[in-house]
Formats: sequence, structure tokens, C-alpha cells
Amino acid sequence: MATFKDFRNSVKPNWCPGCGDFSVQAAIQRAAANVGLEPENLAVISGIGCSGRISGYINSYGFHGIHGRSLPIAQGVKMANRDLTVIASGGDGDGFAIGMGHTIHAIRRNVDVTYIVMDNQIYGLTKGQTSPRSATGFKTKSTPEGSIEQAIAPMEMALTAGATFVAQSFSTDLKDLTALIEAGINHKGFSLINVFSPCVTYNKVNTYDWFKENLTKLSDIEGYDPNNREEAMQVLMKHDGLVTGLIYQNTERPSYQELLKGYSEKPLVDAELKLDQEHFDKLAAEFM
Ligand SMILES: Cc1ncc(C[n+]2csc(CCOP(=O)(O)OP(=O)(O)O)c2C)c(N)n1
Ligand code: SF4
Repeated sequence: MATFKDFRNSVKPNWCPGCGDFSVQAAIQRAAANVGLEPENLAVISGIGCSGRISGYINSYGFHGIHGRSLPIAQGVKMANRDLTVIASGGDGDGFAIGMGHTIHAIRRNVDVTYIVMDNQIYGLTKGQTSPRSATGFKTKSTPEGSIEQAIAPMEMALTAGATFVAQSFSTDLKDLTALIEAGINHKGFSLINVFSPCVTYNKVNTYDWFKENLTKLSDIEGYDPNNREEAMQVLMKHDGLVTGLIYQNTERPSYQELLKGYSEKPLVDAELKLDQEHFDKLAAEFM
């Protein structure tokens, strides 16, 4: 049986020392081993950004796609080969700016993919511009006088889009984060896990200390019920989205695959896709 070390490869991450993404990488490797996967059972699909490099740092199948497009690829992989566990990943810019359309539609579609967003509230790779997660007043090179926009609320957005698994974590909480990724992988449907993953180089506001001071663990809220969507929305609004843990899970709604005719019979990758002569002639005749 594989251990987390089997999900390591020889590529040395070129993230800045102290970047939160290191812990996210470790958590994915641990979660994959804990749920009993072998490297050949896992596909990690990422977008573009510092965080997007993660697919190259994990020993598994992987695809480093284009900016904001990890989810179309990840859903395609899952639809073609149901036997793979598929993790999509990237930054808050990748998923909540250019890729937001895909994020909302993947959520409402409920394809069995685990989506891990490394949320540092800034664009890291392009050297520090505001992201849709940056707070109003946040000063960066692109907003020298402070952002005049309102930050997006991804967890609330996911709930309203019909998400069946919504969770949030902090990169230093390795144990909790690993457990949430395991739960996301085991969830039959789309799981969104937003991870506060500090950018130590460009974001001097949302630092490790800032998160420690401002985050509330849902496990510290007595009687919190993650199966209650209304309660989930209330707790997010009360804490301005700054909660960690499993926010909401709905195990009753079927996944996209369960509803799709023929999906369970045979994975697409095993299907005989060659066109025989009779079908070819029939098709060709339609164009004559
Ligand atoms: C289509 C396209 N538009 C813009 C870019 C430039 N670009 C690369 S990464 C990025 C944003 C990076 O921020 P985020 O997704 O939050 O990831 P991080 O680097 O912070 O991990 C942008 C705008 C690009 N590569 N492709
Ligand atoms: S620039 Fe920020 S997000 Fe990118 S590797 Fe460095 S610390 Fe991480």
C-alpha cells in the first residue's frame, strides 16, 4: 500500500520559502495515501499561478493546464475515466477570476472532482496584483490607492450554486486539511475546498498571524451541523467567511455521473471508439 512518500517526485518546488502551498502539497500527498490510492489512481489537474505548479510536484498523473481552465480538463478526465480520483487545483485568481464561470458550472453539475483552491488573496505568479479575494482597500501594484472593489465570497457563492461539499482550511492546519481532502475525495460529487495559503512575498496583510487571529474553527462552535445549508450560510455571514472546517455537505444529491445514462456501464477510455466501415459509409452518405 502506498504511503505519502510514494506521492513525492524528484521535482523541487520553486515556491518561495514559507509559501503556504508547500503544506497543501503535503496534505494532498497524505490524503491520497490515507484513502488508499496508488499514484496511478490519481490525476492532479492545475491551472496557472504559483499554486498551479502543484501538479508537477506530485507523483501521479497530472496536467498543468492554462489559466482558469483546470476544471474543464478535470471534469473531462473524470468523465473519460471514472476509475481515476481527480483533484483540480489552483489559485484564487485562477478559480474565482478568470475561471469563475467554470467553478460555478462545475459546482452545479456536481461531477465527482475535488477542487482545492490555494487562496492567498493576491496574484502571486504575476508579482502581486489584487485578486477577486482581495479586501476593499487592499493596496497592491495594481491598486496603489487601495482596491475599490468588494471581495468575492466563494463559500457563500458555492452554497447558492448548489454545492454538495463546501469546506475551508488554513494551510498550517495540516491534520485538519488532510482530513478535509480525504472527505472531499470520498464525497460522491463535486467538493470545493478553499485553503487560506499565505503568499509571504506579496501579501503583507493576510499573513499567517493575521489568519491565526481572524479564523474561527467550526469544531469550536457547539452543535454546528454541516448538513444544514441555512446554518452554513448564517455562520459564513456571521464570521465574514473566515471559518475553517466542513461547512456543508449534502450526501443525498446524486452526482452527475450517477445521473448520466451509460456512464456506469463502461469507462469511456475502455470503449471501442473505432468507426466501422458500415457506420462510416452511412455517415459519409449524409454529406454526399
Ligand atoms: C489567459 C491568461 N490571462 C492571464 C494570465 C496571467 N496570469 C498568470 S497567473 C495569474 C494569476 C495568478 O494568481 P492566482 O491564480 O491567484 O495564483 P497564485 O499565483 O497566487 O498562486 C495571471 C493573471 C495568463 N497566464 N493567462
Ligand atoms: S510569490 Fe507568493 S504565492 Fe508565489 S511562491 Fe512566492 S509566496 Fe508562494
